[in-house]
Amino acid sequence: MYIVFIGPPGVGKGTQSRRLARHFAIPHLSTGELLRAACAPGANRDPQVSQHLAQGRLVSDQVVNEIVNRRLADDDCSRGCLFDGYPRTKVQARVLDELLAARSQKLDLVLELRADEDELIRRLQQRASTEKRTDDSPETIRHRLRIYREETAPLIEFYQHSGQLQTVEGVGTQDEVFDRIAMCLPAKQRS
Ligand code: B4P
Repeated sequence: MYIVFIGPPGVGKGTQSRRLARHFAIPHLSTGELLRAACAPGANRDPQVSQHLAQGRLVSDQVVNEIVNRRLADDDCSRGCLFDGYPRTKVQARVLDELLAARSQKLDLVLELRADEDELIRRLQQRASTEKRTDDSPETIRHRLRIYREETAPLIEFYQHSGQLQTVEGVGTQDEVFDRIAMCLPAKQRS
């Protein structure tokens, strides 16, 4: 299965997509994590990437697509993987289709997670107090939400047209949200 998770910052993409990846025993491919790893001490750092992350801006399509292309070439992705936070722009969505087609694969499912902005801000501020992520400051959170509305939300329509989209309410306990996600899966793959 190749599955995309789409949703605003703080909606629970990371939380739920890790869990779904375990359910299917497929790799969890988070571009946010890959980019943070690329900026960690000791990595071959690109100063522009670190700056974009800290400011809550999208990293360039070229850099992100290249990272995904490299990761998809690994053997463990040959039977499927879960894309968390990728694609985030229409260019990335088109490139993902091409990368999969080049491997004779295609997307099986796009899951959109939804929650209202007050809830998103509350979660991210709570995370800021425990995880110390540089992009969870109030100003950066507002900026990331705006970028989501402008750049990423249009993808929802894009995937609606392709018939691959399922929308899930992201509010409730993590178990409740996961149960809703499971209901979007083909019946034989739910348990
Ligand atoms: P990401 O790492 O994807 O960060 P995110 O959007 O905040 O989502 P995350 O997965 O961390 O949070 P989640 O909603 O799970 O991206 C970070 C940055 O990387 C971007 O701003 C951008 O700069 C760059 N980037 C990444 N991908 C890119 C791309 N494709 N192109 C360009 N740039 C890219 O969870 C948030 C919090 O909510 C957690 O603390 C969690 O515990 C909590 N939570 C989860 N479920 C909950 C629930 N049901 N109830 C209450 N709290 C819950």
